[in-house]
Amino acid sequence: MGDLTLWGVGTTRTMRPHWAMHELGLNYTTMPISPRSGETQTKEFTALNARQKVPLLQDNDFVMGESAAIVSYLSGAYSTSETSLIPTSSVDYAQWLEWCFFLVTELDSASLYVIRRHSDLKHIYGDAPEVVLQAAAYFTKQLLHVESALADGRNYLLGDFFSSADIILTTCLTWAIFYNICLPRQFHAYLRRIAERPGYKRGYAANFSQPSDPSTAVFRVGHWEDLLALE
Ligand SMILES: N[C@@H](CCC(=O)N[C@@H](CS)C(=O)NCC(=O)O)C(=O)O
Repeated sequence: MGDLTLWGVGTTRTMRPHWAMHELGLNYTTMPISPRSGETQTKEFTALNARQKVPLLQDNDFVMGESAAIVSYLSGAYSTSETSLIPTSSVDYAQWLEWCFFLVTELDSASLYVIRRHSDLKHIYGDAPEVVLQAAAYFTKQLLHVESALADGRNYLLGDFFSSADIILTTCLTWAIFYNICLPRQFHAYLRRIAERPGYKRGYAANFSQPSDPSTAVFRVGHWEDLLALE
């Protein structure tokens, strides 16, 4: 086992690798730095990551960023056949890959992060209410693809196999709830099922119990569970 250090806490993106660490039962050190706190701009962190972003993983001398890639790396390097977050058969693997790319590009980058940039972070990226509305509509439209996949009653995106694609999807759904995007009911059952996973609970505690940016602290599980309970 490598000497694993994970930089970053308190956001949906940092939640992904914390959660994966716990699904995989790995020991690691957390460097609890937060975005927009100045901590991603230090000389020490910039030397590791010129992007000045979290999460960032150090595995001995190996360093990598990008939350979805870190989760895949951890599973590839450290999973057992019981804990793997990546399917092995070539068709399942292709579907997993498709889900990961779809979720990261269409739901995260093209929708939720656009909303974040032009609402909470408008003082940095510009105020653009129409863009925010359109990005939310785009998220809802793209989510139809996920909705139709889950419509057959499967537990996870790849059937009974819990994969890192479910980690990415869950963090996108909780992020969307925070932005008051209405999720179809079948996602509520999906989220409740996920919240029962010990790895989720431990990852959540590791990611959100540390000091974090107050503007992201509301991505807490209690928040979306309370919202779903209201319906
Ligand atoms: N695509 C990247 C996005 C990483 C990212 O944007 N991280 C934000 C926090 S969620 C960040 O570190 N921002 C740095 C800052 O604003 O100080 C990933 O998924 O890891």
